[in-house]
This record gives sequence, C-alpha cells and structure tokens, in this order.
Amino acid sequence: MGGTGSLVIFLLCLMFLLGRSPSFASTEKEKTLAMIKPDGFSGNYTAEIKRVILKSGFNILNEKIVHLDEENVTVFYAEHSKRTFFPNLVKYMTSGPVVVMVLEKVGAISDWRALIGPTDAQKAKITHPDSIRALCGLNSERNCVHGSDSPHSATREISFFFGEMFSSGESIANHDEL
Ligand code: 3AN
Repeated sequence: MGGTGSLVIFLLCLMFLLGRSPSFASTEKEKTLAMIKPDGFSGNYTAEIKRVILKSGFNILNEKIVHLDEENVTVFYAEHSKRTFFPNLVKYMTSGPVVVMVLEKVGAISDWRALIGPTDAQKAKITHPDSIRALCGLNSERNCVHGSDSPHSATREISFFFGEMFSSGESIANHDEL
C-alpha cells in the first residue's frame, strides 16, 4: 500500500477516535462555579485571581459582580445554616460585592478546588503556599474564594447565579450588577 493509502487509513482512524471522544469521561469539559468573596474583591485581588485562572487553562464562560443579601446567602450556604459560624458567614458574605464566574476545562471542579487550597486560609499559608487562599485569605471564615465541591454542587451553584445554564439570562433576583 502506498503512502496515500496509509494516510487515508490514518485519517479514518483519527476521525473514528475523535468521533468517539465525547464518551471518554476524562476528556469531557466540566463547569464549576468560582467566586471571589467580598474580601478578595475589596482587596483588589480580582485581576490577579483571574490571571491565575486563565494561566491554569480555564475558560471563563460567564462572570458578573453581585451583592448578596441575607436570603441569598442562606439559600447558597443552606448546608451550613445550623452551624455556629453561620451568622458571621452571612455578615461576611453580605459585607460587599462578590465576583461569580463559570469556569470550564477538563477536571474543572477538582482543579479549581486544588488551586484555591484548604478552607482555612491560615493553614493554606503553611501547607499550600501557592494557593489562592494563601495569597488573599485570612482564616476559615474569611477565605477569599469559593469553588463548587462536586458536580451536583456545581450545577446547583451555576444555576443559582446564572439561571438554567445561561439560557434565561437571569441572574439572582433583585441584585444589581455593579
Ligand atoms: P469551602 O469553602 O472550602 O467549600 P465549606 O463549604 O466547609 O468550605 O465552608 C463554606 C464557608 O463557610 C467557608 N468558605 C467559610 O467562609 C465558612 N466556614 C467554614 N468553616 C468555618 C469555620 N470553622 N469558621 C468560620 N467560618 C467557616
């Protein structure tokens, strides 16, 4: 078989493999919700955090700035509503605007969690000095950034801020984009 025949077979194999690729879970792109919390935003860390996000291979599909109220925080952090720190969490999260972004890449959920580091920013400064929380967080409460912790959370949180996968264009109700 000549060179042309080999090339045709190679291209056919390539087309077959590319055609199959959507069924390979590990190569599927994933979306996650990232948030720069009030301390990150007011501390002027937004540009640096976005630089790290893009350098790490994420696409930023959508983003906006919102100022959460108590009701929003109670819904968003429903799982923590019975915790002793919850009143402080509400105070903190409503203290100023936040930036919310939909990030996309293969492995977006775990990669973004790895990039932000441990919940306790104080600990992050020791164990994960290159993490975003080490850069701009203060402690367990004021930890500068958020990331969805599972595919289920990512879907819920993206929908919370951006509506059903952006189709409605709705953001969280009653909140001005700054
Ligand atoms: P993560 O943000 O790393 O997913 P979660 O989901 O356990 O951590 O906590 C959600 C938020 O609740 C944290 N980002 C932080 O603001 C607050 N929080 C968590 N644990 C504490 C704590 N022990 N003391 C005060 N605030 C906390």
